[in-house]
Amino acid sequence: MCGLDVKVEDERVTLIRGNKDDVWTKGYLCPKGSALGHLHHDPDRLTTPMIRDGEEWREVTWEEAFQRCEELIHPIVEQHGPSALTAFVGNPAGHSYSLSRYLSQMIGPSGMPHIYSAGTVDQWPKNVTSILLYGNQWLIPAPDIARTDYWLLMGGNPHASGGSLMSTPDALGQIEAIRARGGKVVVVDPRRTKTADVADEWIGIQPGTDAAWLLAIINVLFEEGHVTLGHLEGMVEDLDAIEIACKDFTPESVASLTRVPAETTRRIAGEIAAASAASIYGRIGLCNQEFGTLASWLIDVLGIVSGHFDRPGTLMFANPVPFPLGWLASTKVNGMPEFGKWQSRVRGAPEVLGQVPASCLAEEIMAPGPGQIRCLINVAANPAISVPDSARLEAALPHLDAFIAIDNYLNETTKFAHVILPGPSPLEVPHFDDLLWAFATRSVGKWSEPIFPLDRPDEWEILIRLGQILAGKHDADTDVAAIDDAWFSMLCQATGIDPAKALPLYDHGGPERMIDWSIRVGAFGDRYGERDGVTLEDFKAAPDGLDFGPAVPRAEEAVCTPDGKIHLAHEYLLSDLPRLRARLDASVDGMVLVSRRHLRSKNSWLHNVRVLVKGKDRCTLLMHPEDGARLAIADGSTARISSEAGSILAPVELSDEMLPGVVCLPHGWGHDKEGTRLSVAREHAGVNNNLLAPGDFVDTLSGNAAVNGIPVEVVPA
Ligand SMILES: Nc1nc2c(c(=O)[nH]1)N[C@H]1C(S)=C(S)[C@@H](COP(=O)(O)OP(=O)(O)OC[C@H]3O[C@@H](n4cnc5c(=O)[nH]c(N)nc54)[C@H](O)[C@@H]3O)O[C@H]1N2
Ligand SMILES: Nc1nc2c(c(=O)[nH]1)N[C@H]1C(S)=C(S)[C@@H](COP(=O)(O)OP(=O)(O)OC[C@H]3O[C@@H](n4cnc5c(=O)[nH]c(N)nc54)[C@H](O)[C@@H]3O)O[C@H]1N2
Ligand SMILES: [Mo]
Repeated sequence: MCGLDVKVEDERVTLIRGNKDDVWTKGYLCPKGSALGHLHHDPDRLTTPMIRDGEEWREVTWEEAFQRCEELIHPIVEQHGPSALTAFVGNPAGHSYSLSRYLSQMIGPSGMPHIYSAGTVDQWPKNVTSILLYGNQWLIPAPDIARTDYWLLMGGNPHASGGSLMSTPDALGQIEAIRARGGKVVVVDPRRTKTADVADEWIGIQPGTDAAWLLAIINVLFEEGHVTLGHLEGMVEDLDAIEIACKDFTPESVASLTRVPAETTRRIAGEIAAASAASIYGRIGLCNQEFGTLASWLIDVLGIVSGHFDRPGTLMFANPVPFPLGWLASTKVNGMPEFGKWQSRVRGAPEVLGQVPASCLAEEIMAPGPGQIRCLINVAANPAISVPDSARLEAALPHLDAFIAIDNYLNETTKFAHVILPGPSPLEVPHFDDLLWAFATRSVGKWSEPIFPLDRPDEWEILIRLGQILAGKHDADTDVAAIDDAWFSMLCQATGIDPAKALPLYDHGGPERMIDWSIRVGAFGDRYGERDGVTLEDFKAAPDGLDFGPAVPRAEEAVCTPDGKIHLAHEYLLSDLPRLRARLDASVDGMVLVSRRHLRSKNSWLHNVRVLVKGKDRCTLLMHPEDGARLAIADGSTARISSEAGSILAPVELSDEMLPGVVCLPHGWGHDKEGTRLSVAREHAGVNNNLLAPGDFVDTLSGNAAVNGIPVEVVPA
């Protein structure tokens, strides 16, 4: 989403800078953006499809590659039917218009009963709370930090991540600005991050206990008469149930569990009540934990009951320029979700919003019987590293009869594939960000032309062709344009546009036509001439982007529950409170592990880009000096870290930024595997922290992985 100025000489990118005239980022840029040229020119990046024969990889034509997919997939479909097929969808699908808009065109025709995704190691708890509270799983309110005077930031570290489910340029600059205008920023995290360093206050919290702490704050608001719904009065139900739910959770009763002194909790409650516009925000640290759904839910509840919701400076619903495809669904039309409609075959894990924990995939590949997974389509994911209990998945992948990867690297996951179909580099495709504008509190849109031509199929076409092969058809018979037209027509109909009117306006299909559609049916679009508004042409004429201003209160328009109201206390959510309540009486002891991110990484990849990995080793175990002294572990020495799932070695960095009793490893490392093509990453291999994450350690309500708060033992190695 950052505006880039890309300088190209003789077909090579020589410099990338932040575009000062960009209406959104105004010159701000993180190191990932400035390294896109290096990524593009990385000699290890795949640009030709590859087929594996035993240990050997062979570059082939696209026709041969799809032919091979057919040979591998058709016998499985014939003998076992679609229940033997699945897909794993990874994070970069969210950055790519082509992948995210066309995934359904692979999954739908294939008939695969369900898929796995990085979503259950990420935001699944938030999806659950959003569908229950607002009627759509992707209607997730974002903190309006540009206008807030109080930012309570829990389990997020924008210094590294740039912000997540909160699209903003220069989050640290925003913190400075909040403080400069007399506001306050409080960071709640087991680690005193670099974000905490620029904030006013850091509150060190025991991992996994945020829900209890948030209940205690809400308790104080009720006790002290600070509960106010403001303009949402009449739209919010179940306030009484919330008051009852937080009764047992007082600042005093949660103090030993959370390790937050009662007076701090009371003071923060008072500060939230007194703030004129507070943004309450929780991110990956609140989702990827044992009580992920409760914590994610209570973030919104706290915002709503303190009157800090749907107003400038508080949690707000975005009003994005491109219409989010995910917003088409609503519980008003489809009814409230049922959870646990089916269970996973082996573990019996209940389905939540159509998925079970990503860690289930390993056993679904290994366990024989009807429904055994024999074919995996891996789309922009590296689950051999990113999924909990990754050693089991890594051991399972070679057992697949057909493993097709759409990926740009031969890495820890794709090395097991039978066929790799490479996607384009970001500089070879047009870009109009889509998904992430749904979490921004400004309405902006920007179009970028591709910088280099693409001389091979783009990913949307790959997905369409694979979808037909999975449906048992011959690739040679696939009419990509016809399927694309049908998909486009369906979307037109779903948004009240006559396809017969829209289709003739375009001389070609693909993502660009979809972008135009999403702009035209979006908040500021012309609805194909029904009203005054913008089209893609307007953005093409404005390379620095078009800005339609800050978010406006729109809960009434956005919420799409059956009765249009926000029901704060759904039974499904309340049902998990006794489990949390029981923790208040348990004592906290032993060491726990949390994850962290790095500014110059993106999960498990970008480690093959030299400018992004050079410098000192980043894959270290952070540990408080007191723990180091107690365990006789010196700074710079190697420790053995063991959990129920596995045991690994890592160099130790003693630092008082950790809460004693909590250790921290980054995720996404472990590039020392044989058979990959990652020459730079291999030199900076690090170790995979998901070897320590037990696959069944999940947030009960969402099935989301609890990769934070893992009980571990640490000893000198
Ligand atoms: N322990 C622990 N585990 C975690 C987390 C954690 O905090 N701690 N975080 C979790 C989170 S939030 C996430 S999102 C997941 C991420 O999990 P994944 O999505 O599985 O992992 P990534 O490292 O993002 O893998 C991206 C893959 O996409 C490929 N790729 C990059 N760009 C493109 C492209 O344009 N097209 C295609 N086709 N491929 C591309 C890369 O080569 C790489 O193989 O990890 C999760 N795992
Ligand atoms: N540069 C860069 N940017 C990224 C990524 C990247 O890898 N590199 N990954 C992207 C992805 S996929 C995502 S999902 C986002 C995530 O964005 P963020 O949520 O900002 O992710 P992190 O930087 O991992 O920060 C999570 C914080 O939660 C804390 N934490 C852990 N457990 C708990 C807990 O129980 N309670 C509390 N209160 N805090 C806890 C950790 O110590 C850590 O500081 O970042 C995205 N942006
Ligand atoms: Mo993520």
